[in-house]
Amino acid sequence: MESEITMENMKNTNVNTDKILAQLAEAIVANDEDAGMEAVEQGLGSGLNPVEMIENGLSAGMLEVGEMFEDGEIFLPQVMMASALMDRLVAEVQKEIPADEKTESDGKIVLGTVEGDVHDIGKNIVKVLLQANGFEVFDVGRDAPLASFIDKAKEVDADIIASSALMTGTMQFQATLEQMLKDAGLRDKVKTMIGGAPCTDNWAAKIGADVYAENASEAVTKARELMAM
Ligand code: B12
Repeated sequence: MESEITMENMKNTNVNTDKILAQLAEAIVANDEDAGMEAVEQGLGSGLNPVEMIENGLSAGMLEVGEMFEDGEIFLPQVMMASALMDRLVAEVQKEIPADEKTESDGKIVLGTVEGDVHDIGKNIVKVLLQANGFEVFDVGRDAPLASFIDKAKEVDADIIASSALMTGTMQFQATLEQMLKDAGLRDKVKTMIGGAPCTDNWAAKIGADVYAENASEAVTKARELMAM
């Protein structure tokens, strides 16, 4: 079994973990770039697990932003600013995730956010972790036409197609993608993985996707399981 770069096995050595994770989340909520950069530096400087900084620090802040938006406490421009800051801070933290040095790929994954849906922060985090764990990722982007997933999978002879949907209205396209793969005669040649906040194991089962993963660390574990099937 290969070791994985996930939250579980990159141990934290720092006692101030909770404090730094809270500062990262707060920086996103307050849209405070200086505080965010400082917390990133402190975290990385004291050996904090970069994956945990993204998943339990920055992402937790983004979740809170989502709740504030839902409650009408903030409006779309603030959400946009928070997500732009999230992108910049993730990019900083990402530099410290060790690159996979194997030359051989562990599997080819076509990844994208389905059409009609521009949310790509989570998808991009999934991409970072899959790549760090030796997968070759072909990113078809966000608001990606379903045909682009299939065309890319054919072009690169993909092992897995992974789709992200963040809205109840766009989840349906994950089901359409399953059907399109069947129609193209590709469904038994490629595995499918789905993710995004409204998705669940039940939804995966209902639409016939192979697996659902709740977060980026789980996406790595499940991708490995799919490759072993
Ligand atoms: C940031 C954000 C935006 C940003 C997106 C910026 C960007 N580049 O992504 C902006 C401001 C552009 C935006 C726009 C809109 N948004 Co918005 N947005 C959000 C918000 C606040 C956070 C999403 C996020 O980034 N979370 C942080 C990341 C890290 O988490 P994540 O995406 O869930 O990803 C993790 C997992 O889900 C998983 N994962 C994700 N993808 C995948 C894929 C695979 C294959 C796997 C295995 C795993 C996986 O791993 C990730 C890491 O752990 C959510 C609220 C929420 N609770 O989700 C609303 C939310 C998704 N938005 C919503 C809405 C309505 C909109 C708009 C329609 C608003 C409007 N009135 O214009 C537009 C949509 C435009 C469109 N056509 O897509 C609604 C959707 C409601 C619904 N049920 O359908 C939400 C839920 C807010 C709300 N409650 O109203 N939004």
